[in-house]
Amino acid sequence: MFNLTQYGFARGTTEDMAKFQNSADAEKLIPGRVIEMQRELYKLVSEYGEVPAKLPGAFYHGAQAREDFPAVGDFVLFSYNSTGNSLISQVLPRRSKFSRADFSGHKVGYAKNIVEQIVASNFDYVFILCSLNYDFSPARIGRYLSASWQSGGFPVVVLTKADLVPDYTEQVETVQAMAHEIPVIAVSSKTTLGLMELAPFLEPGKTIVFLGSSGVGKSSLLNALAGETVMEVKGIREDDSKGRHTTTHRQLVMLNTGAMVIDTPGMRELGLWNAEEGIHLSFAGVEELIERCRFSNCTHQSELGCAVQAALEDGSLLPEQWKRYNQQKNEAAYVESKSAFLREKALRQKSIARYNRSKMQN
Ligand SMILES: Nc1nc2c(ncn2[C@@H]2O[C@H](COP(=O)(O)OP(=O)(O)OP(=O)(O)O)[C@@H](O)[C@H]2O)c(=O)[nH]1
Ligand SMILES: [Mg+2]
Ligand SMILES: [Zn+2]
Repeated sequence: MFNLTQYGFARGTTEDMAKFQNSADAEKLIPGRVIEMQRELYKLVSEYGEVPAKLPGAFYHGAQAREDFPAVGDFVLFSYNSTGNSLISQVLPRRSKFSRADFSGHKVGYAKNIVEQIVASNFDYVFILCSLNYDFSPARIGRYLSASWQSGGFPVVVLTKADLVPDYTEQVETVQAMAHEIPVIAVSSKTTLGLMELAPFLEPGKTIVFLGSSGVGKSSLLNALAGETVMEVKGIREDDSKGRHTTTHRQLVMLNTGAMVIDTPGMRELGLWNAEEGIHLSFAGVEELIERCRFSNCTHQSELGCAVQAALEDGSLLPEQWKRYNQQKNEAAYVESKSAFLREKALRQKSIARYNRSKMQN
């Protein structure tokens, strides 16, 4: 018997249930999960197996923002059609999401004012992939960590292609110093080295999203974990990652362990979305330090009573950590200045208020 909970569907969540029951034709609508998306065509998994689905025209004509469109990982309600495309009627609330800000200005698809593009949703873990052999960039890992913290998923740093470097202790230590609480695991998809260490995250019903630049080996890792070729990988090794992306669309794959992986195309640049919050979590220590500076307008250069300078001197704050914090701060400020950020925040406050009200009633 098919059960969507195997795909991570948590029917117990009150919000999902409320939405489901309030919808006018609830009995005709069934839940499914988006496992693939190619242009306007979706593939859902449901009690009818894998079904092709589309969005009703109203979606495109309405004032929907890009974030309202279904993304891979979404749980949706749809009306089943055995002879053609089923119709997606609504996206259920996302318990986690990874999105990127899209400032390109040109219209993607049909939605105007595209500001937030959902990359993946409803995942439990974020695997941040970075290759050990070249292009190893702690700054980039830091940016991914920030984005992960505010996505609602738990980050795990996976350093790939360990078979190509004789010694990677230094890289592991560098990343570990940035984020003490986070697992940092070196692997090789070629020799299977380190793959066992990923096992604790491959639990039944859990969803993992793979993030990382093109060529770091996301699809290779997925194939290695699946034990077969489920995703195409670059045939010939290119000496830089500037080439075309091998993976061109997002896909959710069920592993034998019962865990699911969302593979994504490598993204050239990561537009941090609503990253301010992420920075605060990931670099909470730095933020706390700043609050302890004697002067509220401290520039942390040479002021008396500067907690940052003191921490840098006694070694409790690493210079790299401080540098990265500032780099990210600048990027975040850029993202934050977009009006969409405020809209997102207002929405969240509304849902917090709603949650508080419902708690008071009980
Ligand atoms: N030696 C070695 N090569 C690897 C390993 N993992 C991946 N590669 C190679 O790295 C190249 C890129 O791998 P992909 O898995 O396609 O990378 P990707 O991250 O999915 O790339 P995009 O789909 O473009 O985002 C391929 O040539 C792989 O064979 C590894 O563990 N060891
Ligand atoms: Mg790929
Ligand atoms: Zn200071």
